[in-house]
Amino acid sequence: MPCLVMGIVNVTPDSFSDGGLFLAADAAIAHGLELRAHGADLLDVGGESTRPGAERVDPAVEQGRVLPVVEALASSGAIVSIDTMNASTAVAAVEAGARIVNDVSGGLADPAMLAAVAGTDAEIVVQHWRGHSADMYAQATYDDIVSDVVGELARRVEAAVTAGIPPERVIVDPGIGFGKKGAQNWAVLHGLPRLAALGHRVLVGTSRKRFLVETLETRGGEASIPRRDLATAVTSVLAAQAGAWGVRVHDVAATVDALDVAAQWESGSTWTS
Ligand code: PMM
Repeated sequence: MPCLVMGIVNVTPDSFSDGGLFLAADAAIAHGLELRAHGADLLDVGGESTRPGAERVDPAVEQGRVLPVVEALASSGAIVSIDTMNASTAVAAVEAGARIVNDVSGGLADPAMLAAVAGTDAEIVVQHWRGHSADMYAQATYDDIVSDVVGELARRVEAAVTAGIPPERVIVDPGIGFGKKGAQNWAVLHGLPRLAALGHRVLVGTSRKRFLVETLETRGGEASIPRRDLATAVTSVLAAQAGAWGVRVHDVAATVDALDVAAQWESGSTWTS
């Protein structure tokens, strides 16, 4: 089963990785189309940064940023997901053509989210989350991190299904970097098969994240964007091998190449002369 690549289209002035470059809708649309040309299977459009310390954005501002981008990319034929914690933005984005609601809070930030998604035919990504970005590391204490993340996600899936979302429309995500520091992220990634055993599709987002920067810096030198993208391509292949259905990345071209190479390696098992 091939792993899907979700390309990131951030429409925020303060995203740590693209610094507001794609704030203008036209630039965001062009960026999304470019990611599609690089082989993205899905495009994830977001208008609120979730980087550590980020402030919340008013839903009206968020919608002003994302809706024109969702509409243009969906009408170009792309499968679009909307990265939002607000039910009103999720519903408006689905009306504008989004097919997946990607809620990093797993329905916890907005109590209206799960019922709102249940009222559409969209799929939902429920991510592991313990609190908003402003204080997300305050909650980074776990007994057994893999069991805790899997158990907490199972309860979010249950909440989604209770709200009326069919289970086959629920995708789970371990929330790399969300309320997790350094080595905790590696523990969660290593435990991915246990998350996949829940029986839902698994999405994994490691792209350019802090824990990769820390790993790259142990060898010295700047953890530049190209180095982070190479590290992301590696973690994305390993996530795919551990059962991920999809990976969420900035540099789609590098990850698509890496997944293609890994797939060729796998195809060696069926070679006959
Ligand atoms: N990470 C970020 C934002 N949205 N959504 C999902 N499902 N999974 C993630 O890991 C995730 C996400 C933060 O990264 P960004 O600011 O670079 O987009």
